[in-house]
Amino acid sequence: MFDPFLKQLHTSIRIHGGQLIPVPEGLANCVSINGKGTIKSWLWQVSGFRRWRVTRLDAGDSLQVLNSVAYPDYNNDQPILGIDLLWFGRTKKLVAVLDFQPLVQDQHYFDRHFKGLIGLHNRFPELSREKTMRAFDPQKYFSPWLLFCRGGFEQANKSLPIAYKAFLDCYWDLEEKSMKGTSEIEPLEVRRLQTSYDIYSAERDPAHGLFVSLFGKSWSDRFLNEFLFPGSLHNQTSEMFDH
Ligand code: BLA
Repeated sequence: MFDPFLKQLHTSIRIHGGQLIPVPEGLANCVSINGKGTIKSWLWQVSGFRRWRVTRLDAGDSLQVLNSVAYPDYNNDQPILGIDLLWFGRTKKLVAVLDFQPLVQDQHYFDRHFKGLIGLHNRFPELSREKTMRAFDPQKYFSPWLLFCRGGFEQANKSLPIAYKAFLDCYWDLEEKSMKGTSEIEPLEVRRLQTSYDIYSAERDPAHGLFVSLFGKSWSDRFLNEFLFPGSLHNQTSEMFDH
């Protein structure tokens, strides 16, 4: 279902000079306990970003997922790129979330970074309708202009491919502008906010239960903490040594 989206993402990262780097031992691939699902992940080194991860989950008709998060360098306070696309084949249900995930929720920050996403939000109302979040707080690390839809085949087939391409282009535009401008939040504070994003996400991620049922608890815990949200492992000691 999301293979063309995955390909497009990887191509666009490559065009921007991205190079694949190794995923921690044992986490790049896993086959589910029942043998019917596989999860595969990639890690990219991209100029301007300190980390860019991509994951594809293929559990046949029951679930297809494309998930990606890009963390800008600490000297750039632009939002984190967040992509979470899910397709439940049996019920033909789409959950699509595309956002520039803000480090802080203030108007000046929004004015600096969100003109592009506001344009997309207005251009794709059919992908911008969903407001209800069960697992997350919409005012924490989500923007008011996220593309968020719980929809069906119509949205998945028609709008999503167009919106997705426009969304990626828009994020690269933002990256280009941010590199030319000045970052107003201090690097140490950007670092603290990105770490806090990982801690928050690791606590709330609605995928954890799903991973446990497919891949078992020990693999899933490692995957969540070491690959999806490694900042969640930051503790006082590493903070002390890192500065
Ligand atoms: C929801 N994401 C979900 C759900 C699942 C996943 C199973 C619940 C589906 C539902 O609401 O019906 C799946 N999340 C995953 C998977 C991974 C993951 C497989 O992290 C990892 C490989 N989630 C993100 C990112 C964003 C995001 C980067 O990981 C930001 C764009 C958003 N996912 C997001 C939101 C919801 C969601 C907003 C709805 C949650 C809610 O209702 O509170």
